[in-house]
Amino acid sequence: MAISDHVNLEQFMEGLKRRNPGEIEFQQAVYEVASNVFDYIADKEVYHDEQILRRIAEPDRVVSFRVCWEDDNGNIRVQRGWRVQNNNSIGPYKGGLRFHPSVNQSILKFLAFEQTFKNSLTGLPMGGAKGGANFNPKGKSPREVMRFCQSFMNELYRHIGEDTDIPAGDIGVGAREIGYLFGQYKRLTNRFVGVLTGKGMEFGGSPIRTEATGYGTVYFMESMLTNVKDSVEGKRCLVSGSGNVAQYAVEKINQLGGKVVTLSDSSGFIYDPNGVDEEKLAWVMDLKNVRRGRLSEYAEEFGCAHQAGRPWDVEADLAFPCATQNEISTEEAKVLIKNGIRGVSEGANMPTEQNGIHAFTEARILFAPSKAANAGGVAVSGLEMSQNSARITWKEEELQKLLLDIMTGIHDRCAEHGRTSGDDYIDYVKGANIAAFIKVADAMLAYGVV
Ligand code: NDP
Ligand code: 2IT
Repeated sequence: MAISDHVNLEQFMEGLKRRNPGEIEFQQAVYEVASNVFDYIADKEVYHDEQILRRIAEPDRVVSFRVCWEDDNGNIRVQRGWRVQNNNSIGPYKGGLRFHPSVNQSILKFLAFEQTFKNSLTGLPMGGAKGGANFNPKGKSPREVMRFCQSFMNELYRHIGEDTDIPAGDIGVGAREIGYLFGQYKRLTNRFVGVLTGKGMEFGGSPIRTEATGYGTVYFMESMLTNVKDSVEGKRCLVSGSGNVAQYAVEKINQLGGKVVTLSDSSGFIYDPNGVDEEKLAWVMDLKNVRRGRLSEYAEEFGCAHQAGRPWDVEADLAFPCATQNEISTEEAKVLIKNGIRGVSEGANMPTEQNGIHAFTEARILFAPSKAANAGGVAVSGLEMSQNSARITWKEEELQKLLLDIMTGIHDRCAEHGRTSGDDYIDYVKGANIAAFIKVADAMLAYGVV
């Protein structure tokens, strides 16, 4: 068959939308990859003939299950849980678990699809998956969270394993939840194995897994700036979110001499022109990780502004969206550009709307897409798996160096495939999509039609 007889991008997307009706986040994530990959494979017949992209965009399996639990008042509550195993061509399924009321199949399919490409970029042997539940941890007692995690694992344990599928944390799933989940897995199976990552240091966790995503996102920004003979030092930075990724992005920005002037949560954002320094960050960690309070308390404590909405109309040099998907609208991207933003590094997964990404790349803003910029977390998860298999724990300095090396490697791989004709601008979106696709696609070609 001649290449011109194969489906084009529009026909491909039409089919995808028909097969996945209403799953707008999944459609958005696939489109972002497909628009670059279709250009790349235009003259590569084998990828068309073997339907590689069509196969990557069809999850290997989607498991959906009921999760019943009893709240503190004795009421029976029913949630829906999922595990989406997208692709295991280059390693066992790997990806986080999200507990948030907004979780649905579309969101988990987009995250599992993205994870497949992100994991490929790390250079480590990990396939892509994601899971979670429409459970809202806000306002729940620790015992309620524990009972929910145990009930969730009562079903999930059948589908995971240290060589099959290795979940970790994401929104609403941190060290506490991973502890409860691992405790239940161990009880059900009587096996102590590396089946989850992000574990506590007492039971097989890895040094710097907690810090890795936030640190990595800032390392990626530093690599992009180094490439244009600049650095994070002295830059005014906007950070959104105030959870795990945001907290360690702030820590690394401070270490590199930048100043963070915003943070956000689901109730709004704070603007602190004096900067979120080390002491204030420790206060935020206690607020969010221990007391589980709201950022408005920061404004009262440190005497600064708190308002509803998102921080993108504050003037700054660099932006680090670290909360959730589609948190930078196209209009907000344009405001950032008008206000002189120089670089954006995505700590959250797919935080920028599709046309917002176009606006950034057209304006020649240094733009690091999430699958590259936030891969540090899953990379250190991969290193946690290696340590668990060998039953040893590596030294922190060793892991710090490995994280930096992996992030620099991802930057260089994206740069290699992201060169644009006509100027020196690097399109990191295109670079990340193509570099990630090649590895997964070539493994799939090797397996034949499976
Ligand atoms: P956390 O649960 O620790 O923190 C999430 C933060 O984002 C909180 O401040 C939360 O506000 C805010 N937030 C979540 N949903 C919304 C929403 N719909 N609207 C406004 N604010 C919201 O999660 P993480 O820091 O782990 O994850 C943040 C992002 O980073 C996600 O996109 C995740 O997929 C991504 N990511 C995480 C990795 C990890 O290792 N943890 C790895 C790679 C990517 P509130 O406090 O009010 O709930
Ligand atoms: O989106 C992500 O990369 C994560 N939530 C981390 C996944 C992992 O397996 O560490």
